[in-house]
Amino acid sequence: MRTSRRGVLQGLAAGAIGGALAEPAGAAATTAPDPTQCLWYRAPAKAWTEALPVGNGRLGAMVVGGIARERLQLNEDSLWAGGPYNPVNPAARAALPEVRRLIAAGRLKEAQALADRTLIGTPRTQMPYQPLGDLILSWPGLTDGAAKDYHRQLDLDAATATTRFTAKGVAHRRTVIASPIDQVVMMRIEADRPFDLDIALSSPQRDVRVEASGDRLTLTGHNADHAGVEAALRFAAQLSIVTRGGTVTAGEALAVRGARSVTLFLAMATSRRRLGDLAGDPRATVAQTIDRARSRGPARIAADALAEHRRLYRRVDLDLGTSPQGARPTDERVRADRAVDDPALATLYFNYGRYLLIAASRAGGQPANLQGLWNESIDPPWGSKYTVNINTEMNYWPAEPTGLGECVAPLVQMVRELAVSGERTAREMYGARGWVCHHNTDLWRATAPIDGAPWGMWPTGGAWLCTHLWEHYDYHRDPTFLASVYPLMRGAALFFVDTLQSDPKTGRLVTSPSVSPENEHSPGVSICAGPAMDQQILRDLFDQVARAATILNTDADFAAQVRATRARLAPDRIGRDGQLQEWQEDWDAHAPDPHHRHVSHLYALFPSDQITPDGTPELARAARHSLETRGDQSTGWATAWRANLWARLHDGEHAHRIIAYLLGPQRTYPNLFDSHPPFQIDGNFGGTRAVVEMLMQSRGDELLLLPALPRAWPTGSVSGLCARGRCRVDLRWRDGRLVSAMLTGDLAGERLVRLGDRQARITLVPGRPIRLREADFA
Ligand code: FUC
Repeated sequence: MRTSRRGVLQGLAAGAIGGALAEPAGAAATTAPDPTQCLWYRAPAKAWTEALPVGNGRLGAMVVGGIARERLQLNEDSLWAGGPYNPVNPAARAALPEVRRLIAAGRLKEAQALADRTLIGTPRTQMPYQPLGDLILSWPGLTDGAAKDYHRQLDLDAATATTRFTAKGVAHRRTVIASPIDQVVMMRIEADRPFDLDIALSSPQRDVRVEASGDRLTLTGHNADHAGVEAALRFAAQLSIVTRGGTVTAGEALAVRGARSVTLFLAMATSRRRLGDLAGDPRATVAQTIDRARSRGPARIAADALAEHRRLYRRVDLDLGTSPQGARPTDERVRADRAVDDPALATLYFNYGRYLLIAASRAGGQPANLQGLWNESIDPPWGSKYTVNINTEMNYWPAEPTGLGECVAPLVQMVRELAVSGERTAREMYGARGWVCHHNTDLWRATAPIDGAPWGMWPTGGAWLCTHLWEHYDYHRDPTFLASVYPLMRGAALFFVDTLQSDPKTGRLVTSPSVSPENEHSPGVSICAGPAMDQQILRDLFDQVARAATILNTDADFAAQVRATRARLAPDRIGRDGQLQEWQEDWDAHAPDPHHRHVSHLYALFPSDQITPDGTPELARAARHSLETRGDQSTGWATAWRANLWARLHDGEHAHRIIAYLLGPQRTYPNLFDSHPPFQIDGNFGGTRAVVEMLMQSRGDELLLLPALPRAWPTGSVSGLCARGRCRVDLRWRDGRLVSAMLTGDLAGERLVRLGDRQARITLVPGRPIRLREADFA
């Protein structure tokens, strides 16, 4: 059983920041850190993937936990390279019919070469996400070697990174938070004896200037050009300190001498206010933010940040059991590579996924990108952008079922903006109505295909993103929200009404040109018509648009048109080896990479529920066959996707084996960031969702309880999961069997609840939770 973690941690958090210390600054923890709520280590981070992330949805910091020198690597989520641009290739419109003709004639190599020359955008790449810089702290009186009892941790429940140690008998303690209310990163630095401290800011960006005056440092700069796209952003960071005792001298840096404590506030901003508006004054913004933070003071900032974090974070409580391994530092638990024996590591990973989403994605900020919010490189892998052929969607897989629907707001806002830029791409490239987004986008909401035809020539990114609008509706069933996003869904569907092609062999409607994301069907060739994934995504999109129109009592003609179009889409096919075909043709057995990371054609099994073991058993068997061929171990995100798929096939042991690999040292860094490799955050979020799918699945008005519970989690509980239609799910199980399920409906409605082969029909009534035990299922 769990110790009373909240009591212990609350005490620590309250002592950590704001006002007098509740305990001596360097005191060793009297209680071992909670193995499900704390990442902790016995040494400072040596690599960036050992540092600990804090974030408020817009501002991010990676905390190294240094002794004589500390570094906070800083991000502001609207600081990207470049400026507004239109990447549509001017040759595209004229060349498109020929590309389609070649595809229909089976001349795929030629089609791909032509598409590569004429349809890929100009430039062929998009703008990368950028680091803002570093906050560097150095303590002239300290040396690294002098530290004893070193401990650093990230407390997920308190959203606080703490470093503490003793040096020459003096206890030191430092804490870092990122406040979503006050829009500052706040650091509290304390020691038992007065100390000296130098504080500096730096940035790898252009035209950087640092000015110091009084107790403030202000850094200003400009972003960089990229691939011929001119830089258009200005940015600023300002920090200010409040000291207890001592003196402050402002030179190139701030020099603090003889202080007993220092509280540091840091604000960051760019000139981007919204899409198309770069007229913000970042310097004025950060100065105002700092003025306000100073007047509010550390105690209120810390208390409000904590309350706001816990409002979201504490909605879910998971217990998968504990083991002695849990008492070890986090890096050792990952290295042990035995998630089988450390169920609390899976709980920690799940909790971390929720923590990361709260920290990376809040209303008003940008959506979580390939690295969430945290990026130290000016040339990050894949630009640390939004890859929408899986990665961005996966970032949001845990949002709804783990009670973080609010975190989807930046994604919804991005879709609103993509619908604007994507309308131009649809018109200029395809001569079509509606809007389109291919496989990537960036801060500037570029929507044309990029990188090259085998990757970029995929028109279904915007459509997939739109299914998340429907998901958000379906979990909450708020018609006002649905009405506000209906035009976006409609526009995405309209593009395909205008551009679907008739397959000359079958007469069915297919996308063309397209690819099954990033996979080749024959050596060097990916281009095709109607990859299974496109057809599956469009079945969902068309269905959701038609249902939305009906719910909103609007647009009946268009709803009828998309229903009719949907009925003409090419269906899923089972190939001669019994696999689910990835393409219209039965090419799977000859595809060059049978273990390819993308499992795009299994979209229908997860995240969609078009294929289910009980509803479409033959297709489910075919999907299983495809999944077996692909294998279990892949890149981080691709491994996480496989775990979800096996959970959907109700194979808990298989899903758990994959989770064990995902949480092992090959796919998880010491700071629990997912390793593609390199670091990419999608695997964290995909893994978090996989834990949900093993415990509870929600499809339409059906609920599946413990559908893929592995033997390694025999006894446990979860509370606060969310099912579609605003229904809260609390579960307890023992020895692998359900003890009780409490279903709390916020909306009235019928539910079919399944437990293995048995089922129970219930009627939810708001305010009247329903408790089910095993015996209630027939
Ligand atoms: C897709 C994947 C890669 C990587 C990149 C960011 O292109 O195929 O594995 O995750 O996105």
